[in-house]
Amino acid sequence: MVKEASKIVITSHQNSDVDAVLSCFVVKKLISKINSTAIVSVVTSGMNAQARKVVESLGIASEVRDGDSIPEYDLCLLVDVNNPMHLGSLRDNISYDKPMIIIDHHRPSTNTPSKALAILDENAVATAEVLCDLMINMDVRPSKEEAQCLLIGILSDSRRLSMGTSKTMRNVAYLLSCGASLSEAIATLSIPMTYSEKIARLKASQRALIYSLGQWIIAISNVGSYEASAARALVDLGADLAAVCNELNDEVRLCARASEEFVKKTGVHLGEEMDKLSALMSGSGGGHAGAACATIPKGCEDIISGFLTLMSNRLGQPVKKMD
Ligand SMILES: [Mn+2]
Repeated sequence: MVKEASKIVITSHQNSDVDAVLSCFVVKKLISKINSTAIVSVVTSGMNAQARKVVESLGIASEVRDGDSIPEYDLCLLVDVNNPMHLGSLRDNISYDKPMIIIDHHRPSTNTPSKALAILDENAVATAEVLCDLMINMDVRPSKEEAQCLLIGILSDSRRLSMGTSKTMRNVAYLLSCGASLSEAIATLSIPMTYSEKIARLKASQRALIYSLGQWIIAISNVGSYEASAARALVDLGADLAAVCNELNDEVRLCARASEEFVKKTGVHLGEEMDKLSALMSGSGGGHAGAACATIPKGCEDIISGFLTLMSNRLGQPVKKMD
């Protein structure tokens, strides 16, 4: 099909994620190896912020574009999508009478075009993994750049390999042998912190007071911005529970974060605790089990001592300040 086409369009789901966009890019490269004279364009109806950042940092932003229309074509490839309803504004630009190839890892839907050639593996963690399998089967070795794109796609959709099969791991090893770099892939996926966020996190750790609550370590601190990120940083440093306050004009925002172990073993739900604290101090608050905030019209000291008392009562143990 690729050899017979002269104008080829590659597209993906709207709000395209990292796996979608990088897979489109590698499909484009693969097509150029099979049919070097075809005109190939990648168009999606908009990519998400992380995908945009990733294509910019890989220097391939000019190869994939956002658009509301698709150029004239004689072969269309749907990548990381099999339901045309998910194509956003491009949906009406697709002709179902023309040849179509689907390369995807999502469950087929009733809208999946039945006439299309579907290369679809629901057990793959990412479309990048389907592509890796496809290239191995075609005996086409990915270039270093293609291997890097496929690795980033796999890491992104598998939440950095927190899921996958033995084949996923073999594919990762294969991509590394083709020149991909795991550390660079992880770095590409991390959104860089702003200068002020870095400062807030470092100041929070510099100013932190440490308490014990039974077996648990609590870190308390204050910053002038990024209190949520600062609380996360204290947990990343080793605190089981961290609360960081930020004194705004007439109120304080307190953000707490807890380690997974703390949430699991104590059963504490920080969202509920922040809700309780707010109710006691005429503020408002809430959130998730391991991440919650409250905005309260009182001073930092009162709020922190209220928070520690609440935790002490909840776990039935005294809070002790550590030197
Ligand atoms: Mn995907």
